[in-house]
Amino acid sequence: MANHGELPIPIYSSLEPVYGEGTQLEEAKLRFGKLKSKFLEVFGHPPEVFARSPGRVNLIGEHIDYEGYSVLPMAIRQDTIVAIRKCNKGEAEKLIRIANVNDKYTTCIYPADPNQAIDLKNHRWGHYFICGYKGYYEYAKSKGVDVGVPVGLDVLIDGTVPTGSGLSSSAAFVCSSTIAIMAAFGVNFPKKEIAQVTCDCEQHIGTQSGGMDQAISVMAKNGFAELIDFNPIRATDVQLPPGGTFVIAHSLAESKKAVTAATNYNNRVVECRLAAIVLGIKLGMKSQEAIAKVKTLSDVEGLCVKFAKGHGLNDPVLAVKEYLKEKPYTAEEIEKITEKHLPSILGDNPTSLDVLKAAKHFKLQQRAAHVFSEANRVHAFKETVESNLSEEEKLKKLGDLMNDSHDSCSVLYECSCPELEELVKVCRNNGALGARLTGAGWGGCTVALVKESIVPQFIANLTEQFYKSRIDKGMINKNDLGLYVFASKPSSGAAIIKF
Ligand code: NG1
Ligand code: MG
Repeated sequence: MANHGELPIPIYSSLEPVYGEGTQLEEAKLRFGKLKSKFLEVFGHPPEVFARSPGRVNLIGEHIDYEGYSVLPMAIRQDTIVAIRKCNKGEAEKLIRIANVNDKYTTCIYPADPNQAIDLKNHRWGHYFICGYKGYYEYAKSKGVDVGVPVGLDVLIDGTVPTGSGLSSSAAFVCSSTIAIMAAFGVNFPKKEIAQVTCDCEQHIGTQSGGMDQAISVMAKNGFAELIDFNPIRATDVQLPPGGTFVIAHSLAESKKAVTAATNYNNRVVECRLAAIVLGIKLGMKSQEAIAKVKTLSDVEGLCVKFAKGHGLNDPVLAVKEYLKEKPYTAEEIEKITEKHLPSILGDNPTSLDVLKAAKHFKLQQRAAHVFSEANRVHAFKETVESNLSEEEKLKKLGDLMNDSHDSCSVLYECSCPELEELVKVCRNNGALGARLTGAGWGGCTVALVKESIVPQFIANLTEQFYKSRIDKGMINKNDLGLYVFASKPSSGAAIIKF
């Protein structure tokens, strides 16, 4: 199967290659038309070029990308479009002006300075564009591209990926921004490199995220889910069985990842790191040099498997159960094992220090057991898709894996929430072969595998059993239901559009 990461971002002169035909194309034409006229209205010039990048739904492999393990997402049709124009030298001041078609987002203005720091204490929506801006300069410099003196940029954004939903509106925004900036400067690079740059530069927002979202947003291919591997980033097409459909449903709890990072997302990254180091030591690593190199659980998987093999098994979780205690660890307990202070282990990284400040204890056994078992489920998912099983059997097995993934996220990783639990239950009660939270969790969406033939009834039942009471309470508008619950096919990845 093809690895298309070597190719540059496609450049199109029409919308059909991205949006196909029918209503989707008509909607896209309207969106681009509006973008053009609003750009002209706001900035007094038309845009030079557009870039778009989609959101994604992760089918399986949650909270393991930052541990170095493969994940299996697919792009959705909702995307972010960036219209951009590079200002001429001497024209106005050197500013980056970022406007949005949605009035909810007021225009953000930043200096045209790639070295500016992002003010994490004052979160603004425009920060995501600046991540891409900094990323472009860092990368271009590393490639020896003559970046010249910074010039002003006029930018207009139109995003349809719901925010805080676990569908990666952030990566859609960062990737489309980075690609638009590249297009404005007339350069293009292989997709796998852009996937890496955007992964690195989104970290400027303060989450120690992995690279799944950017990789799928940049490298997705219409009609396929992708197995994404890391170090180096690689995408392999996965053709899903035809009789199943993925239905995405929003729990209506918003996941505010950027502001809760210290207790949620980054906390788990730190717990995994500490679990890996403790496992390494318990499994015989002695030199400080070797221990200092342990960053993720994948770094000690070999040692864990070696231990398991000594007991006639192959499963690294065996070592986790043997060497990490179930009760949470205190910082002092970990420092005793590592003979080092936690801040120095974590490299005095400010976002990790925030985690240490906020944490009461560390659940090392549970987090490591989740990561190793989830990594296995991703491969089992791909093997099932490619197996000779009947379609019926395949769908059943994929559903089981999704259910196991959710239960592990919920119980071991504790990244679910009451609304997600309720929605997963409603999905399972209404014929889903499998249902799970998707994305970081703590709110946002579920994804359910449903037989194609029952999709309309399934959505009707979800509406009745989950959304109706919430519509009655005024949490959402009945007419907007289609934004919160919908079936999705695998869509295409990032593109540059020049009319
Ligand atoms: P969401 O919450 O959908 O943005 C986050 C991370 C991913 C991955 C998932 C959990 C970012 C940009 N993305 O996704 O890298 O770790 O959580 O599997 O933070
Ligand atoms: Mg995100």
